[in-house]
Amino acid sequence: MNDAATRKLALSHLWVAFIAFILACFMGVYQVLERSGFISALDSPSVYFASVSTHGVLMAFVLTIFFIMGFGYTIAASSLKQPVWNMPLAWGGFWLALTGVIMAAIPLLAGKASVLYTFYPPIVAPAAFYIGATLLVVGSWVWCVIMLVMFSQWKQANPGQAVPLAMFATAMNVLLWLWTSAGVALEVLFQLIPLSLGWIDTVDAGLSRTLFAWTLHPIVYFWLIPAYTAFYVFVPKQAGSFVFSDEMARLAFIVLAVFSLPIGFHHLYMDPEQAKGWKLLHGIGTFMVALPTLVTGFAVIASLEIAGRLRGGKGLFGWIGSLPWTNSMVLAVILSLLMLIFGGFGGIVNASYAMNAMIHNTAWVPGHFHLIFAGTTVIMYFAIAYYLWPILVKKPLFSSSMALVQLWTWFIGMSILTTPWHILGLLGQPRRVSSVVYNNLLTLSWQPYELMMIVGGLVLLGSACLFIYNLAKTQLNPSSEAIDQHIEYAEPIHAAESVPEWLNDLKLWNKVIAVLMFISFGYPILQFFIMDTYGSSPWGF
Ligand code: HAS
Ligand code: CU
Repeated sequence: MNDAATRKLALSHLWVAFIAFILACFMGVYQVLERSGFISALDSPSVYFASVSTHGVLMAFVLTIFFIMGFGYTIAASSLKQPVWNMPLAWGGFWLALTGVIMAAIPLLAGKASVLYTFYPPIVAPAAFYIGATLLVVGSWVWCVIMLVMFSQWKQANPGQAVPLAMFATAMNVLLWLWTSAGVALEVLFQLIPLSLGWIDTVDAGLSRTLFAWTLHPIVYFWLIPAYTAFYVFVPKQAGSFVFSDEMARLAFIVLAVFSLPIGFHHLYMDPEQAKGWKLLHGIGTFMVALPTLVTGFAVIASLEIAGRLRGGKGLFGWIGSLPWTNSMVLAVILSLLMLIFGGFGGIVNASYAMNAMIHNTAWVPGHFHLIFAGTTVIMYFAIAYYLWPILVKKPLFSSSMALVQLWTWFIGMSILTTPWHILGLLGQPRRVSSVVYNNLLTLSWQPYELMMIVGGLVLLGSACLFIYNLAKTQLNPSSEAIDQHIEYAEPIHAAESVPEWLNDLKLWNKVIAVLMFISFGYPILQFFIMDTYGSSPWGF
């Protein structure tokens, strides 16, 4: 990527993402300390909720959206070999999204928007929070438009040819995000902003939770798709291997996008506003969406096995030892897959109705999503950053060994943080509370696990600091010589010169999603307008 303008655009997005990330890591450490209840001077539910709300918003929306936009511009420009379409518009989207973040941050930090990242009413934040969040999403839609224009321009210029896999995955993620964000956009525009401005007196919390559930499941796949993209297009190349199957990878991205949308009610299993038949339908879809992950796990392990054997690994498992463990992309994928085993297992427990009743709203749930999001997914964001930085700033990475230490400590820290949360959940500790002290044997039995979670939090903060330090040093190092590296995409074992149109385009899948969303959310939303419901009065800070 020699185009300086694209490099600057991508770097700006990635820096916003990582600055949000490091700030949120500091808050995380405060939260484990406060939540443990060990240090009474720290006890403050109001500061805790302001912090955890900011932490959640920074991690779930700012880190992810800005990272995905920056990564998307890099993928589009490099894989399609064309400059970013309409650079002024791209910067417009960036500034719009950043303005939104700053607008939302002010009430968050002031403790006026302690509504958590899920902002379930009837708790309500000042309008600035919701308007800020809306601008962030609208900024991301600008990115979506640019990605779609570049995708179709390339297709027009190269009729009959397969869109590069990395761009196909990015485009599927755009389609996924446009559908995903519509649910929360409806909630914010028609319920939360009017409520916070006093235009309406009450809010139907059941409808809000239904609209948020529309967004809540697919958003986690929106976060995940860049990690899977790296699994398919970067990891095999870095390991010295090939993409197991280009067509299978496309199918995995399609199934991920299509089936992550109509299944959000697995977040509402324990809610009263939806009937059990709808929960069953969404539950079945939830098991469907685990399939592309299993396919992806299989494909990336197959690529790694080929790499290990080409490097001389023998026997059933001997290839694992001969993988290039000192390559940060390869190390990250191994650690990511290890966290996926347990994070995915937790997901299957959550998705099973009867077991969900046991863990819902307990510390198990943050255990699940820290392991699979902050673990499996974010470790790949790190690996992508280590890979892209020398290409984007044209200087060698400041320290490769520091990168390896950082990846290992992230894995170790995340394991130490999330294992006790899973256990605490089973022991009945609620989530979304600051410190809980019942002064009985139950809370005493929690204490060793709370100590572990503090250790985990500290290790993770140290690791996060190493990450930012390494990137900043790489960019600011005046003495390092300019290098000219390019992004290298892995080749499939069997080249896909041309693929059927349904594996190369979004239109069919857009229609399939529309039908599935109509079936799975049509009546469940309509019911709020045809039956007698009661509104709740808002509760603010
Ligand atoms: Fe989840 C709650 C179900 C995946 C994130 N999830 C959450 C929340 C978040 C989240 C943020 O059904 C909390 C929302 C809130 O605040 O209320 N989740 C699932 C299921 C999956 C799943 C079935 N979740 C994710 C991913 C996330 C994420 C991915 C972020 C990136 N989740 C739920 C449910 C809830 C939930 C319920 C609601 C809980 C409640 O009651 O509130 C699946 O897609 C997971 C599939 C994965 C697998 C794992 C396969 C393993 C593989 C690894 C193989 C590796 C090997 C090692 C063998 C089945 C492929 C190789 C080693 C070498 C050395 C080479
Ligand atoms: Cu979900």
